[in-house]
Amino acid sequence: MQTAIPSLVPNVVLTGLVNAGKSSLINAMTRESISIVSEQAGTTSDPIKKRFELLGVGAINLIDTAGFGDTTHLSHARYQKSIACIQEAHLVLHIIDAQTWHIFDQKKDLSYVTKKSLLVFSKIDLISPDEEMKLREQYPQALCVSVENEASIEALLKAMANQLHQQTPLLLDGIKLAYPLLVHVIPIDSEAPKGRLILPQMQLLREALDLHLTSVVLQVEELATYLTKHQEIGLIVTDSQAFKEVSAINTKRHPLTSYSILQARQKGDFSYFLQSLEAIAKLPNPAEILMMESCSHNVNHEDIGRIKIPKLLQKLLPHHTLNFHFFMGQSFPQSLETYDLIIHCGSCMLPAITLQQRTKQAQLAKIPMLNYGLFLAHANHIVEEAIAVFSEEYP
Ligand SMILES: Nc1nc2c(ncn2[C@@H]2O[C@H](COP(=O)(O)OP(=O)(O)OP(=O)(O)O)[C@@H](O)[C@H]2O)c(=O)[nH]1
Ligand code: SF4
Ligand SMILES: [Mg+2]
Repeated sequence: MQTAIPSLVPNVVLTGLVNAGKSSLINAMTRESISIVSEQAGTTSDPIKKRFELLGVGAINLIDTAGFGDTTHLSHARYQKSIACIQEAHLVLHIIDAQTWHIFDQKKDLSYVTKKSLLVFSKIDLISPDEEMKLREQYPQALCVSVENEASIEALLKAMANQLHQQTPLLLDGIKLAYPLLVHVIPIDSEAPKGRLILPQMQLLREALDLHLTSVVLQVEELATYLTKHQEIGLIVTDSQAFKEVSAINTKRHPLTSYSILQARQKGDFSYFLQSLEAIAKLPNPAEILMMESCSHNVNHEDIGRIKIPKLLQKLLPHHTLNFHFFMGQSFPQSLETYDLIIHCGSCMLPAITLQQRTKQAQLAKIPMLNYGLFLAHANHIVEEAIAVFSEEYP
């Protein structure tokens, strides 16, 4: 039976001096008694790993470590193990007892942490409000928590999710544009949410602003007129559903791609996704298809995942019996061997690290995997055109 690969799940490592409150924090985050807590220094001797579902991220490993500053004869061995955990970490939580904040020296005490880390002052209930104010003034970026205060633990979990999300590359990372102008083609049809844009559309607009690119946002109907008047276009990005139409209008062959292709490249293992396209024509008959959606509430995607993609795949393989298995929510099946193909949603709510871990799991189980956007591009015969802009990366 295939099991999840622990080292590929994001590792969040709690480190700090003995008695800093690391084990207590793990217990408070998981609401379980995972680690022994005591006022005796050096209670945790070996690293303890706990799988945890972090809201907005999915599975992570919370890793409790032996504290630094242990004076027993085992201190060196423990130190080595804790350092090894930090080396494997995707995020380090550096826990400091708030009662000692004034003697904490960030430069010296954190010199061993080369990873992305969060500074967390624990046992905040044990210092006076006055001291707490001074601490917050000196370390405005730090989190102040107490196991006695549930809201502070929730804030810590949120900050962890944010940090893991920030490890996601940008949609435009590595793309070379001949001109600093981006055309966003956003159809406002019955599937478009009322009064707002969807996440990848907003993200691309924001990235364009950060990069000082000029953005032109329009619907398909306005595109032809715009293109007759403007020649110097860096990239056109369209909703995949309108790709064919946009491609036909784009007679001057300006670089063109879709939001979902950008997302597949941003978050997944794009080479594996592309490679997996070849497996579609070779699917066994009958074939078991895992449709994976990371949120259980999104009606638009439900339509794409539950109706459009199954119909299109059946059209590509008219003589096949296709059994679709729908898996919704944050978790991912531990065993993938029963499936012949995995089609994952765009993962806009998941950090890249989580989708990459899932892709690795599929790869190890030798199950082809791609995402909705790439499948839709394949079914509409537009993959080649939509990835031409990354031709240096995926020749
Ligand atoms: N008042 C208060 N006490 C806390 C808090 N967190 C931890 N403690 C206490 O601090 C002591 C040390 O806590 P642990 O969680 O065992 O600390 P640790 O960092 O895991 O210690 P080692 O495993 O020895 O490195 C225990 O007596 C806890 O009850 C807190 O938020 N508030
Ligand atoms: S693409 Fe996935 S993560 Fe994003 S809204 Fe749809 S179901 Fe949720
Ligand atoms: Mg401990």
